[in-house]
Amino acid sequence: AHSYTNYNTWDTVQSWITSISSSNPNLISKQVIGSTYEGRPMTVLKLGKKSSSTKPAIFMDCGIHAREWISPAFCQWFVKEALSTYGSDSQMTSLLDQMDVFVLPVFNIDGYDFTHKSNRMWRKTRSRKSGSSCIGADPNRNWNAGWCTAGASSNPCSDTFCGYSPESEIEVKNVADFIRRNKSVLKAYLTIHSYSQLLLFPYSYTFELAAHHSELLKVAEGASAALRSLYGTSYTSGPGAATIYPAAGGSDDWAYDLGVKYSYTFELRDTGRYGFLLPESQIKPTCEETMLAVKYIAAYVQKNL
Ligand code: 0X9
Ligand code: ZN
Ligand code: ZN
Repeated sequence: AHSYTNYNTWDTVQSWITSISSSNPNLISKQVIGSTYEGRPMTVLKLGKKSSSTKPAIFMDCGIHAREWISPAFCQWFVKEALSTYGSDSQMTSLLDQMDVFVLPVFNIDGYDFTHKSNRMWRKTRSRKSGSSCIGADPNRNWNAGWCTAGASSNPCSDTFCGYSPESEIEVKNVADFIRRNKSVLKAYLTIHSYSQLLLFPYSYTFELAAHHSELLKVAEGASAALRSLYGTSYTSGPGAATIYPAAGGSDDWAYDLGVKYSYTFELRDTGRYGFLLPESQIKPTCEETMLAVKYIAAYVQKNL
């Protein structure tokens, strides 16, 4: 059964997507943006009060990397909190009145399913190509942003394989198409990973500073302070290349270069004690503190529309 404080399998997340959207038709709608390599439907949830005019929006994805289980747990938590606090929390109410939040609960569904059934430490997609017996590409090295120029591998057997071309992975293509289609309304792109407790922004494909570097840093520092206020969890903010490592072909750099200014990668708990194997007892505190950071960014974006 589905639980917000357990790591749910894909099948459970999929039935949760169906039931949560049918029980809250006034605040959620869903749209299938395509299928994964293995044929599973990729469903984006749109959270927001219905409006006759088009609203500005935020896009958030979870589960780009299969083994980072806290990430899909956060997207599910976010959806629950949005629905349960709309109408009582003034910030959430105002956010969903003025904006839409698009949530992709699991990006790399095939990989996520594989981590539950076969290999807990799998990272990549599950695509195959004749000529190599190795499976999958890194869906955070496959975007057309300095593609495969740094911190990525052209070896299909590597965990950071950039793929055979930008957007060769159908999951990346589906999300990139969705973002391109909605480009005019999208004000922020948030992508949730683990672990290391970092709040990263462009660039990762180069050490050059983004045109909006100071503002992106200021917002990241505010969001990290909000997160820390709950349980004292400490985050480091900065551009990806200098803060974690140079790595090209990531979704954050791609969204930013497309024109989505507030583009952030979260690396959630912890700093390595458990790493990807974060105990379920930490799902609730991690999600509660991360909500504060995401709401901080959303409030800033909303105020600066
Ligand atoms: O390497 C990554 O893709 C991310 N770290 S993880 O441990 N979750 O794999 C960091 C992504 C930072 N952004 C870019 N490299 N564009
Ligand atoms: Zn990751
Ligand atoms: Zn709560």
